[in-house]
Amino acid sequence: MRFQGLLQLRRLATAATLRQRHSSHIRTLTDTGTHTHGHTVVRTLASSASPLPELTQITDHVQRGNYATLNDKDVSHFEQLLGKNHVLTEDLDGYNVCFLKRIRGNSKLVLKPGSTEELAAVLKHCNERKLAVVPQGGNTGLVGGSVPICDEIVISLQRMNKVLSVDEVTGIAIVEAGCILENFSLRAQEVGLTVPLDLGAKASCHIGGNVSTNAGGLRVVRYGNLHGSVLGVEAVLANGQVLDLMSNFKKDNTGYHMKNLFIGSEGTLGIITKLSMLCPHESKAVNLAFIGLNSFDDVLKTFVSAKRNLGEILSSCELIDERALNVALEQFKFLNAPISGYPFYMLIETSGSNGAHDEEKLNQFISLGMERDEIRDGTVTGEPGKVQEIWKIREMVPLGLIEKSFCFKYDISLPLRDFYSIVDVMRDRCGDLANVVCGYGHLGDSNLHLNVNCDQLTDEIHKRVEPFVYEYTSKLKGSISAEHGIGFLKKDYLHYSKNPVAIDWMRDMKKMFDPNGILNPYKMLA
Ligand code: FAD
Ligand code: 2HG
Ligand code: ZN
Repeated sequence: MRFQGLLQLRRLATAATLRQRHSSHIRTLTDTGTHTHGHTVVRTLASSASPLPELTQITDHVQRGNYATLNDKDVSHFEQLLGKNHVLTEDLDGYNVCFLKRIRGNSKLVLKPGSTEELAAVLKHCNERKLAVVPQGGNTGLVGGSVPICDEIVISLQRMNKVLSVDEVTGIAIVEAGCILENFSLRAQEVGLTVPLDLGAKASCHIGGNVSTNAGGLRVVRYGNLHGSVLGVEAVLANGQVLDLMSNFKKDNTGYHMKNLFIGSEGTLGIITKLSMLCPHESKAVNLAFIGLNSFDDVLKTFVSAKRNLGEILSSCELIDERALNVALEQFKFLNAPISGYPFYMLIETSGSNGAHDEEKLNQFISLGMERDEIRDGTVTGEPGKVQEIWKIREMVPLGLIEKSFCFKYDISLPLRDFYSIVDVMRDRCGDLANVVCGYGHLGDSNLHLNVNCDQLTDEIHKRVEPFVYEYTSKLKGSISAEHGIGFLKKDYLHYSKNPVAIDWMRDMKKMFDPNGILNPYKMLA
């Protein structure tokens, strides 16, 4: 069915679809955990069904580094430093296995420091003893960076979870690294601010994990990446030294911008304990359009039109292809897509300070797209509950693909003109070996999530997918990791995006910060 204008489009949203939804399904999932929706959804969905994977050290033939082996004296020492309750030696599966259940380590010890000083004392001991460690936040990372590969000690930031201050005047918040992103956001909202980072794992991931991976998410189009928003960090180095790079100002040109080294360094240079973040004022009016399009060419035209016509109020621009959407709908029956039958869908969000003005702009944008036959159908809503409901569809896509069966996941940056072609090429390459090959992601940031879902991980399909995906990306001068990082899964492919001179400098920097190589070994630098 074809709609001629925004009014009809809006009627479709309110009268025909959204009102008839069973939002209770969403509530059922949200109300069962300590935190709201994401936490429970993320944890329960990911932990259901599939058994634990084999130990990665064995499957991937990893040669254990030249580290000491943990002994009883070490454990007693840690118990003295942290208290017995914060030194775990049993039931460690949740800390040893990655979110995707692809990587499994064999750590015998999890430490939960409660302060920077405690963490400093822990690392000092580990460095002197040459005990390897892996920092862990919410363990939602998708590249196997947050779990041990052999028997590294897990250092969980879970207890360092406080929002220390939020300043309404300056917009600057100071927060401990182990604070769950959603809790941080709620606290910022109390004083009318917004945390400039939002992602599907928000109810489990930690702000320290976000900064350590330089997470992107749904609002990079609006707020840029974390290098701009994070004003300062405090980190404990491998030898236990505390490096205080905290700053309360946007502008600070006193020497090297060392805080940037920790943004995206995935726990290989130090452990972030605290950070300051610039939080913009919350937008009063948020509108979200979910639209269907017939071709990728129309998607690109619509994106250009969104930038041109929505300009400063554009706050998100996401793409979901039909296959990805269908998997989410198939796996999670409580989701209802407002429209169906199109090969591509876009979520276009606006947020600003003047509702009437924003709505008028969005109306014009949609009408124009429909007149040109680029936008075929859709729904628009400004009601907070409905906005959330539509976002839920997008947020459940990655989980749907994991729930279905084994899934290769990529977060590549590609030039927009070539953004989608790899999905079709990969589908041809995989043929019957794959169940679903689909693409979705942060179109507004040129960041595609290519997902290849198959019954199980076999050498045969693995070889069809890798290193082809990286070669293809590299030929287009894209990035093999736009936002998830390198971790363990991509460490052998870093050279597709970084030249040898750059990699050598990375190695030298790593040696300087961590001469014994105790921080997150086997990751990032092969
Ligand atoms: P972890 O997974 O625990 O750790 C990630 C890495 O950071 C590891 O290398 C770890 O050693 C290191 N680390 C953690 N804490 C610290 C610390 N305090 N100091 C030093 N190093 C540390 N990512 C995106 O970028 N955009 C998305 O839109 C997005 N959506 C997602 C949706 C879902 C459903 C899921 C499951 C994941 C998604 N992710 C996304 C990936 C993941 O959530 C992010 O990478 C997130 O930033 C990881 O945070 P975490 O606290 O879970 O970190
Ligand atoms: C997202 O944008 C995340 O939803 C996860 O970055 C992507 O699972 C994926 O492939
Ligand atoms: Zn993403």
